[in-house]
Amino acid sequence: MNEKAISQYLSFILRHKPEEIDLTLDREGWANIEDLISKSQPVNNTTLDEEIIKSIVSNSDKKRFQISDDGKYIRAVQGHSTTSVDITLNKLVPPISLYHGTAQRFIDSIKEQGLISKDRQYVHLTENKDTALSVGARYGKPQILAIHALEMHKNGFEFFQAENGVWLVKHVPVEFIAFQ
Ligand code: HQG
Repeated sequence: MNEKAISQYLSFILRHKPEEIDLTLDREGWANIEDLISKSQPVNNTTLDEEIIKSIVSNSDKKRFQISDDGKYIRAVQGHSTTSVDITLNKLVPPISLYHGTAQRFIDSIKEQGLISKDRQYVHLTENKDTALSVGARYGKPQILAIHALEMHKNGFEFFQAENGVWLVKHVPVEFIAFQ
């Protein structure tokens, strides 16, 4: 079984394009698992079933997905672009610094605009520099940016934390970014 490909497929459906398979997500991002299974395409010839889905959820390195307490629903805990979902998030005071991994080729633009969420609902930040490095490397030569998160919070910016610990904010103005 190709767990990575199935995990990417689930991310695509549950974060971005549920309509691709005519799946309905509720406002909190939950999809009925039976419904998801019956509507999903096979991934690399693997037909999804409950066992596969639950194994991917528990093996996900970044804890990307969550199963409801009654076992009937699944959702992605962050990363959404679909506007049909608006997850109720914990509003929290952030640590002094958080990190964002990006590619060096985006730096000039980030110096002009700050960090923007582009297609996603939020800018994603992490407490972990290694995570930031691997996230940045997805788009080219990586660069880690340190964000003065607590300072932003003191200036009225709201910070949220997803179930898997990823920090979310709508925008990071350039004056709160240390380019190092
Ligand atoms: C960049 C992964 C130019 C930004 C990770 C990033 C994360 C700008 C890219 C989650 C910019 C957007 C999200 C500006 C931001 N000009 N480029 N003004 N502002 N950017 O994929 O943060 O593995 O939407 O630096 O762990 O890379 O999928 O966001 O390079 O939590 O579970 O625009 O995805 O999680 O890219 O990644 P993305 P991201 P998963």
